[in-house]
Amino acid sequence: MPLLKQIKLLKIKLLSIKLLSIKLLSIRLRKKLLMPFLACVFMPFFVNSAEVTKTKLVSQLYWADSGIPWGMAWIPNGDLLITLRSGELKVVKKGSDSAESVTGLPKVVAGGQGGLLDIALHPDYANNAWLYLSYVKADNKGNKSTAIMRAKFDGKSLSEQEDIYIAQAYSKKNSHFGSRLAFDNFGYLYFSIGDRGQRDINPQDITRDAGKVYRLYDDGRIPDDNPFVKTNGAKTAIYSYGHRNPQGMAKHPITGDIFSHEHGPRGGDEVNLIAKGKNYGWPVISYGINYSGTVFTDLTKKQGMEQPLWYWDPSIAPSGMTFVTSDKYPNWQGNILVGSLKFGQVFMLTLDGNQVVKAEIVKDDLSRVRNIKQGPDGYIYVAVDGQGIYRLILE
Ligand SMILES: [Ca+2]
Repeated sequence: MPLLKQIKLLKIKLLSIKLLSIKLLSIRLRKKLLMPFLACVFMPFFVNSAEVTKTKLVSQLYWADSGIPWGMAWIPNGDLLITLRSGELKVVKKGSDSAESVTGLPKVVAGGQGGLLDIALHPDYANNAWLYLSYVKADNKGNKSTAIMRAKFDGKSLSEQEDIYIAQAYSKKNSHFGSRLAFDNFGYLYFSIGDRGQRDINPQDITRDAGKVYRLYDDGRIPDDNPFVKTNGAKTAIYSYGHRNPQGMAKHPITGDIFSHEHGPRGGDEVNLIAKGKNYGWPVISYGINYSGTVFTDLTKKQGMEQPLWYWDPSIAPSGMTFVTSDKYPNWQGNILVGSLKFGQVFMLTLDGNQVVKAEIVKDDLSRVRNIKQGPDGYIYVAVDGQGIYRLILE
């Protein structure tokens, strides 16, 4: 609706409810009172700033590929490393759309939700060349598990490959492998593993892997101050538990805190601030219900269990997470971007301290968004299933 028409309408409304006393007030006070009133009456007609941004945010194809791009990381020369779930690691040369395959990868089992998953570089990669992969590994019976490998990278191939964590036990299940990787400011490696489709036995039991966020030293050793190192029978790499299937993880650019999101059941996708030894409640508490529509818990809160910073209902199937620090997008600094597999959208979460105060859609015309990361050039890169990598440009 044109602004003039809105103003006319406003005038009519003002008259009709006889706000005569306002006329007696000073102009300044009048403004003070009018603005909230105007906001209430005309909120639906005004387009918010995210809507404006959305119309100007263009996705520019950076690298085309028909596979499922999972992890992204940039090496210091600007080349982009991309894991493909089918089990390939590609290097897209800076300034070129050609990609080469990296050799020396682990034997990846691709199928269901599994395959080659995330990639992260060591914080001191420029000096030590260590990179980290999460992937699905099989035992000799074909049962599967999530494993974390580190290896040295020389620009073409991997060497000194070493599995620094293999979740136990292997299972026939083909779902909820996780997995994302992130380093904090102290050089600890965090990674997520989903509940492996066994919500009633894994996430709440710290003597079992799966449904957890883990913390390790860069070489795979378990830190002495991990929360369960002194707990009998516990998996001592666990940092937090009660997770369902986290496929987003990012370090806050200022505080260094680790944020994560996870796929919930129907209507229960969550964003969490990962804290030492905390229980995030799955499946005892949840804002969601079973995919079938039946209820599995009446509880959304319980003492001793963390509340999410945000939850989505309906579910968006979140995948990938990044903080914005660049100035390429006005007023986005400090916000979190999250991809949606289900709706092909990009969500922006606004934080006040560590609280999420707002979630809005800033891009809604993509296909399945698998990952999202800010590149070293300050642009946001979005990995889309079956299409490749896009760069978001504000025109
Ligand atoms: Ca939870």
